[in-house]
Amino acid sequence: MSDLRNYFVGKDFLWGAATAAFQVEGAHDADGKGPGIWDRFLADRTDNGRVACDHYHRSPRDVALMRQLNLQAYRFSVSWPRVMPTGRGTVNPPGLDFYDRLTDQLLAAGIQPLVTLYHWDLPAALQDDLDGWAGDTLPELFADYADVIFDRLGDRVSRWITINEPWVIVMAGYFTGTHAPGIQDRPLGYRAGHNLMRAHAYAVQRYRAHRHGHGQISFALNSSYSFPASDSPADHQAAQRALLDFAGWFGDPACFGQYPDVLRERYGDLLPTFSDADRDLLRGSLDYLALNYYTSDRVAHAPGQGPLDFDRMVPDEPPRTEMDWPIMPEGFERLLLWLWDRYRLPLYITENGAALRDRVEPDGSVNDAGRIAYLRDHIAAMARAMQQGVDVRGYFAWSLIDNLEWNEGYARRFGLVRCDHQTQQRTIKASGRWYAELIRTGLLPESEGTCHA
Ligand code: GCO
Repeated sequence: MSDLRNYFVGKDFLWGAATAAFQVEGAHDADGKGPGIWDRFLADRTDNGRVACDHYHRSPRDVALMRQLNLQAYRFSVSWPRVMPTGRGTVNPPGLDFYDRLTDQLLAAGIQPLVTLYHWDLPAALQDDLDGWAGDTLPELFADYADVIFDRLGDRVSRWITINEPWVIVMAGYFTGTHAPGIQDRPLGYRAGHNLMRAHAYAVQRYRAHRHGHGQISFALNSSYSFPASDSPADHQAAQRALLDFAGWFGDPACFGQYPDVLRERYGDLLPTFSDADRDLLRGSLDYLALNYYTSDRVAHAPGQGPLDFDRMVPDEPPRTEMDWPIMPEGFERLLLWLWDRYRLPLYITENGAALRDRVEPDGSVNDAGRIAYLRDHIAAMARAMQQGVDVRGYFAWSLIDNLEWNEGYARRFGLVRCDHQTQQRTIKASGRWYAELIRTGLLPESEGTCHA
């Protein structure tokens, strides 16, 4: 049993859980919502976002569940096409009202909202008419949309995320094409990534100029930690290049106003250049750093393997989650130290969790010991990083509830709460009860389980 309060002394540490609009809300065309690129991407699939967890209609009950979990904070995202059906111009009042009510419901329950402005559900009209994120006009439109949200929620929300995981948007949306908008075009991907960072910068500028803009704002960085494949100096250097290629690709522009030198040198013209004005806006654009962490890798020096001469390997030994991601809490500790060393920003862990094959017992309960072990080991790793000086201010489990895992559908369950997607029945899992107890006591209990899928 560790007493986490020892590490968190003097901190206003927040324990929370996270979701994203498209993954939980459903109500895909309710009350004037416009189509998003994900509505379209999954239109022909059985697992789509039309109903999801029906959170749009059930938010009061879901907030009651959050109370049962003792959550101190809840991270949700706003659906841009719900608020602005074509992405620009006209605002859809009922859509905006939903987030207003949700914010009030949370505050009434003593739960702090942390709001993500963009968690991947781009209004389809912006993709069709303006080339989506590859189009250079999107950043300004995003800032206009952000302003609408700051106007409406800014008096009650003080923690913000602009863009969730630009890395995934580019990799999956533009390199492999497995996510919306389903494009496979590397140069376009680098341009989209560039515009995502410009959009972040413009939204931050609007926030700081806003009458409500006295809270904290970040984008959400995702990264694995790269362990060197061997003790050789070449592998160590390759692992550093891999970290700069992952965390540094977006972390550096948001902090320093430019891409890491090694990316600039090796990628050349593939990486667009920030104008002086954009660079000035980007530099110092983070009040804190939001980090989403799930897994890590090993990296070997591999001359000729891509512009950065490294080979990223998924280690075989650790057990894996249902996403096939190796469970590597030690990578979490190392990544936190790396980010602290490079950026010196307070951190919020805005996602961390595991998709596991949950078994429902005859009495309806879910004894997800594997998820408890995953959470425990990662929270312990975070506490070790904090002991070494990293300033972590909060931790949000992914996810509050089993939801739509994008192109992987509903089979990948990350929730602290089970959702039966046929009946919409919610059941708090053993991990949810465990987490509630951790929040209540500040103690990190040992768990009997091991981290297996
Ligand atoms: C992401 C997204 C989440 C996912 C979660 C599990 O990190 O990919 O932010 O929406 O559901 O990470 O993959």
